[in-house]
Amino acid sequence: MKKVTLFPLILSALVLASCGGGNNPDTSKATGLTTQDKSSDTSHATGLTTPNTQATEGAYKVTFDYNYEGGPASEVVKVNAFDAVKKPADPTRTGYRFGGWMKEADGHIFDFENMPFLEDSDVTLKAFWIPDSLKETVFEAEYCACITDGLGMQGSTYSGGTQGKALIGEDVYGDYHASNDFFVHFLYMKGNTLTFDLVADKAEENVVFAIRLSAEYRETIEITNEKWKVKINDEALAYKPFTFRHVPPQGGTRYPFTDYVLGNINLKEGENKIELITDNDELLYGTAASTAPMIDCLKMYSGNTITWPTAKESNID
Ligand SMILES: [Ca+2]
Repeated sequence: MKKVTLFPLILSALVLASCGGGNNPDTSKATGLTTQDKSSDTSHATGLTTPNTQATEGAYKVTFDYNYEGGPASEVVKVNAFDAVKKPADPTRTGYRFGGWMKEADGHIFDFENMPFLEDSDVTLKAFWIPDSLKETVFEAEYCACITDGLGMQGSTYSGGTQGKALIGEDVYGDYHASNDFFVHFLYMKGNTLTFDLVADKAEENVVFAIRLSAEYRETIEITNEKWKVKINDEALAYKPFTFRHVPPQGGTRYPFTDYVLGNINLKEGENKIELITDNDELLYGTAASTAPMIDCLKMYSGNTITWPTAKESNID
């Protein structure tokens, strides 16, 4: 049923998505892609917290899976909850570049620098491999024309409504780690939709699709493919649910943006529409009546060339 095929290989290995409703299962094999880095754990994320020294004998296992046939054996370290996980040396693989350590459960790229903590459970981190033949293209959410077209999109904050350019936040202090220094938030009204009208120079299957997200207002925020929809040419992507944990309260420390590999998608030649849709009435906080992540950018790893003719760079003027 979906055209959006998740890419088994990569995904599964990556743990991406296939969950749900009928999409594709995960297979596993790693061809590779991975995303960049961040992930994970959303765990203790208080942002720029200084990591503790890594424990050598902790209660929880972190398994580093190199994620390809013929690769090195997995390595296991043990840490205690909220001890920092030490980043191993980046592995290498012929024909691929390393995109980070991706959390198996949800496609989140583990951020060893800013959110290096485990939750209170074992975790498997898989190497995210990007074939050398695929290039990364980034599409900044703040350039979506729909934010400022007409009178501007209406959104909501914890203390009321907002509109148009006010939905675009600036990473003034750099502690959000936002791509291009800007991001979009306040999409906390059911129906709020960010639309990216992309153009591919040729059709391509299994384009690796990642998105860079953060969260605000509530300490624990779970995002599922039911409450926050990602549609590719009108087909919803069955990505695995993920949870932001330990999000600082309003006015507190920033929760850094990190990358999530949502799956593999198929693009057709010509126009392709990507929509990110807030589709719930789950109270986030205060007057923010729907739950959604903050959105920094989309990332695609493809062999074709993808452009975005309607990107509205004047949104951040
Ligand atoms: Ca951005």
